[in-house]
Amino acid sequence: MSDSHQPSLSRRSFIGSAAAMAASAALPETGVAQNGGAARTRQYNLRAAVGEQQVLPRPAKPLSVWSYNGSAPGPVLRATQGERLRIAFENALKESSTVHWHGVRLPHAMDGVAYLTQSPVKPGEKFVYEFEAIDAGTFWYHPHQRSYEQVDRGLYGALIINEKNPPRVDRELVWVIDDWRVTREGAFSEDFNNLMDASHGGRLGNYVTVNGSGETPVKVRSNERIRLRLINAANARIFSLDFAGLSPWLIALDGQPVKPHRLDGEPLVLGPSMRADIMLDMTGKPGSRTAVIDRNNPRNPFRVADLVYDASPLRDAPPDWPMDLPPNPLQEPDIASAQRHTVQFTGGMMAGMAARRMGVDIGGMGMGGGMMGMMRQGKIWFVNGVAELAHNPQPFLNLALGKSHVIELVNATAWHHPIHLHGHSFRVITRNGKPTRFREWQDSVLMAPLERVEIAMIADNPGKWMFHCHILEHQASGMMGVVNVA
Ligand SMILES: [Cu+2]
Repeated sequence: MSDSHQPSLSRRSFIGSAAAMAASAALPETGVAQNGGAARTRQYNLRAAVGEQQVLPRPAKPLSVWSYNGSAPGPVLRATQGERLRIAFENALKESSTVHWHGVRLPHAMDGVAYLTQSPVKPGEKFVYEFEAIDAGTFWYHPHQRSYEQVDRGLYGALIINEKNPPRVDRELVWVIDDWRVTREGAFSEDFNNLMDASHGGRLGNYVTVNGSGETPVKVRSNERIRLRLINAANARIFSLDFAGLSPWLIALDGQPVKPHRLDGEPLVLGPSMRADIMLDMTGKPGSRTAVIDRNNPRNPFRVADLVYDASPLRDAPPDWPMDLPPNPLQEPDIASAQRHTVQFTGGMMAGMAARRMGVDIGGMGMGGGMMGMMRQGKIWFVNGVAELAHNPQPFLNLALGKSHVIELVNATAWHHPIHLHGHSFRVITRNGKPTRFREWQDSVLMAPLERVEIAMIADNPGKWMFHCHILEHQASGMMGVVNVA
C-alpha cells in the first residue's frame, strides 16, 4: 500500500464481488406494513456505527470503518415503484449525521441535508425518513454531513427501486465501487479534506473495492444475461470501465432509463455519485476468465473485478429478450420557452489559466496572492463567484416553480466536476454547444475541464435544494450552493 497522495494502482487491485449476491441475501428487511389499502410501505432500520471490516486482503488488519448495519456498503434497500419507504435511522456514531437519498425525487424534508432540510441527527438520536418511490431506478444513500469523511469511511449503500415489470434477466448484481486511501500499515490515511486534495482532484484512494471487498471473483456462466447496477461511491475517483471484450448495453443512467445502446468499445464513465444500469451478455467461453478494467488513467489501468466463467454454459447464445425500461414520471421541459440561467464554476489549481481560457473574469484570484489568501480560509472553489462554506446559505439561484428552465453550466476550471442537483432529475441537452445524442436524464452531470453543458428541467419540486460538486473535497471547499425552487 502506498500512503502518498498519488495512488499506485498499477499493481493488480484485487477487486471483485460475489459480495453483491451476498448483499442482497443479507437484506435486513424489518417488515412490510399495509397502509390502509394505499401503497405498501417497506420498512428498514439503518444504524450508523463504527465497525471493523476486512477491506484489504489479509494479512492486513481489518479497517476501522464507519458503516450502516455493520457493513460497508450498508444493506441494499429495495422497494417497488409506487411503494413507500420508511427508514428508521439511528446514529450510533460519535458525531452527528444524516442520510441523503441520492437521486431520489422526494419531499424536501426527507432529503437528509444537515441544517438545510433537517437538524443533524446527534449521536444516540434517531430520525425516520419516509417517502414514496416515484421513480424506479438505481439510487444510493449516504450522509450529507461532513460527507468528505463520513462517506469516505464507509457510510453508503444502494437503494434499488424495482420496476413493476422489469426486463427479463438471468440475474441482477449491484456493485458499489469505492476507493480507499490506506497507509502502509493498513489503516485509514487520516488526512481528510487536506488542502492538496481539495485544490486538485479530491481524495483519491489507493485501493479499490466492489461492495467493500477487493478479493472475490464474480462467477458467471456463458451466455447468461446479467443486469449490473453500478454505483460510484468514491469521494473523488472517476471510473472509466472497460468490460473486456463484452459489449454492454447501457439501459439507465443515474437511475433514469436511456434508450438502450451498446457502449461499443467506449468505456463506461462514472463520476463520483453517478450510477449506470447495464445489460451484460456473458459471451466469454466456458471456463475462461476476464476482467473489468478501469482505464480512467491510461498510464495506470487497474483491475476492478474478475469475471470467472463456469465450465458449463447457461445456453448456446445470448438471449434476445427486450431490455427497454419503462419511463419514469418525469415532466418534459419545454426548451423553447424555458427560462435561462448560467452557473460558472471557477477556482482550484490553475484557476487563472482556466478562467482566461473560458473568458471568465475572476479578478486577482488567479494571480497568486488573492487565491492563496482565499485558500487559507478554505475557499478554493467558486460557484458564480462565491466559495460557499455555510451550512444553510442564501440561495444563489431562484427557479420559478412549475416552469421549464435551461441552466448553462460553465466549467471554467482545469478539473473534472460531477455537478449534482438535489430533488430533481434534469436532461443533459448540450455539451460545448452540440446536442447530446441521448438527452439523458441525470442528477449528476460530469463536466470535463473547460466544458460548457446545458441541462434542462421543469422545477417541479419546491424547496431549497443543494447544488454541488460531488467530489466531496470540492464541495467542502466552496463548490456548493442552494437553488430555491418556489
Ligand atoms: Cu468538483
